[in-house]
Amino acid sequence: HRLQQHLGVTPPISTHESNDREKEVTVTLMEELHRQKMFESEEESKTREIVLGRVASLVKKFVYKVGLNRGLSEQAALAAGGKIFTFGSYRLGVHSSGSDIDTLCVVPKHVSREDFYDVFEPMLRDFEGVSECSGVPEAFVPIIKTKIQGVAIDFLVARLNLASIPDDLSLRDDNLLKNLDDRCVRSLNGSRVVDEILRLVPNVSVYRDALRCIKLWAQRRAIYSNINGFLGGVAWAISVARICQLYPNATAGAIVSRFFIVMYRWSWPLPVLLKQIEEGPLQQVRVWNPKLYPGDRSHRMPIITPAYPAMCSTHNVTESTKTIMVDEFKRGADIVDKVIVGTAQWSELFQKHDFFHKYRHYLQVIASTGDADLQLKWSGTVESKLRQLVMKLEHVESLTLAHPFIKGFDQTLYCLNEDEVRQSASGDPSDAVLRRKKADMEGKEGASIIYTTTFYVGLAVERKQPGSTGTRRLDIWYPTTEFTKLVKLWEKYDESTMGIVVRHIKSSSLPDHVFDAGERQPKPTLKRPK
Ligand code: 3AT
Ligand code: MN
Ligand code: MN
Repeated sequence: HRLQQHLGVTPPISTHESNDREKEVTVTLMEELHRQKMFESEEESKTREIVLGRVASLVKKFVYKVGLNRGLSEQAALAAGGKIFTFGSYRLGVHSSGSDIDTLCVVPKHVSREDFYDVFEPMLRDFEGVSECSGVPEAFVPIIKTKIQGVAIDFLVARLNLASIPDDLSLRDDNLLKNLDDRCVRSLNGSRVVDEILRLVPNVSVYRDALRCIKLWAQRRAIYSNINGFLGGVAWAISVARICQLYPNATAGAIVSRFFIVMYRWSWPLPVLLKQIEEGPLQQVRVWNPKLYPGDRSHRMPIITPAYPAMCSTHNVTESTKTIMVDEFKRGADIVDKVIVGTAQWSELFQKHDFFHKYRHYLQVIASTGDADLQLKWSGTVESKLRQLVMKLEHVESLTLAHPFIKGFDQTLYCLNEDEVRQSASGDPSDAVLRRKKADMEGKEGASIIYTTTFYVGLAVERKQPGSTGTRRLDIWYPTTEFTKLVKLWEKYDESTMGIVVRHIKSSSLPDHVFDAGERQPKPTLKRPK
C-alpha cells in the first residue's frame, strides 16, 4: 500500500471521481464555451505554430549576429544558441482566437538588452509578414509588441549569465537568476510562474477547460482586471489551479462548481498557495511575507505566485473590489448549483455584468488631451491611480461601496471653440459636438479635436436611517480633490495640455455609449394620466 502523493500545501478535500451528472454538465459546459467562441480554428492554431518556428530561428540568428559583432568566431557565435519560451494564455493553453503569444527570448551573456532594441527590433521590422512592430524599452518590463502573419506577439528578453543557451535549457533552476539585472528577473518571472502552475496541477486538460470557463465568466462579470483592483490573468490561473489540487480527480464542470464554493468561503486574508513559499539566492528581491512586511500584511485576498521569488498577484485588491468579487463567487455558486440540478443553463453564468444598472450614483473620471498619443499615456496614468480614489472613497462614511468599472470609454470630439472644449473635457459635450464629424470642422478657425477617456466608479450610498429626516449628504469633495492632486503629480503632467475632471452624476445621466444597443430602458417621458 503506497502513500498517497498530493500536489499542494494541504491534502486534497476529495479524491473522488466526478459522478455522472458532473460529467454531463462538463460536456454541456464545453459546448457552451465553443458557442462563446473561446477556441481558435485549426487554421489559426497552425499559423501560430509556423510563426513560432520562424521566430525561434530568428532569435538564434539574432544571437549569432551579435556574437559575430562581438568578435566571436563563426563557430562560437553559432554555438551560443538562443531560445524562446512562451508564457501567458498561449502557454497555459487557454488562449482564444486573436490572443497574443507572450514570448520570452533567452539570450547568452554577450548579448545585451541594448542589442534587443538595436539589432533584434530592426531584424523584426525586416522579417517577412511583420505588419506591426513597436519597442517600449523604458517600460517596467521592457517589451517589443509585434504582429507577424496576423498573430500578435509580445517579446520580452532575458540575458542569462551563460556563454551559450542550449535548446534543452530549462528556466526552473533559481540559481539562473543570480546576478541578473532586475528587468531580466522580471521578464523570466512570467514564464517560470506558468511552468510551475502547469507542474503543480494534477490534470492539465481538466485545468485548462475549467480556467477557460472562469476567465470568460470573470470577463463578462467585469472583474477581470488587475490594474483596477480585481484579479488579472495570473491570479485567476493560480486560484483555479488550487481548486484542481483540492479535487484532483474531478471533471472541469465539477472544478468550476467547487471553485465558486471554495472561493466564496475562503478565509481571506489566508493566502492561496500552490506550494510552500521558498527562499532563494537573490539579495535584491524579497519574497512575499506578511509576518515581515506590513505592505504584504495589507493584502486582502492574497494569491501567491508559485515560482521564486514568490509574489502576491493581487496587490491591488481593495475592500470594495473584494466585496464585489465575493458577491460574484456567490452568484457563480448559486447558478452552477442550478446547472447541476438542471434548472439553469451555463449561459446564465456568462451573462453580462449589470454595472450601469446597479447604482443610482456614479463618479465619472474624465482624462482629456488634444493629442491621440498623449491621450494614451495620460489616460493610462489616470487609470493606474483610480484605485487610490476607490480607497479614499471607502473612507467616506455614507458610502458602503465604491465600485470601479474595469475599462474606460474613449471619445473623440470635434469642437469649434473654447467653450465646447471646456464642456467636453468636463464630461458634458453638447449634442452639436456629439453629432459633429471631422469634416464639419475642417478649415474652421479655432476648431480643435479633443480626446477624452471616461472611467466610472459606481457608488452605493447607505440607506437613510428609518425615521430620520432630511437626505444623507454625500460628501466626496475630499477624496476627489485628493485624487486629482495625486494624478497631477505625474512627472509628465502639463496643466496646459492635460485635463482631469471628477464628476458626480445620477444614473439617469449616464451616456448612451456605456450601454449595448437595446440594453437601456427607454427614458421615462411625459407622465400620462392614469
Ligand atoms: P490574453 O489571452 O493574451 O488576453 P494573457 O493572460 O496572456 O491573456 P497578457 O498577454 O496581457 O494576458 O499577459 C500575459 C502575461 O504578461 C501576464 C503578465 O505576467 C505579463 N504582463 C502583462 N501585461 C504586462 C505589462 N504591462 N507589463 C509587464 N508584464 C505584463
Ligand atoms: Mn497573452
Ligand atoms: Mn501579452
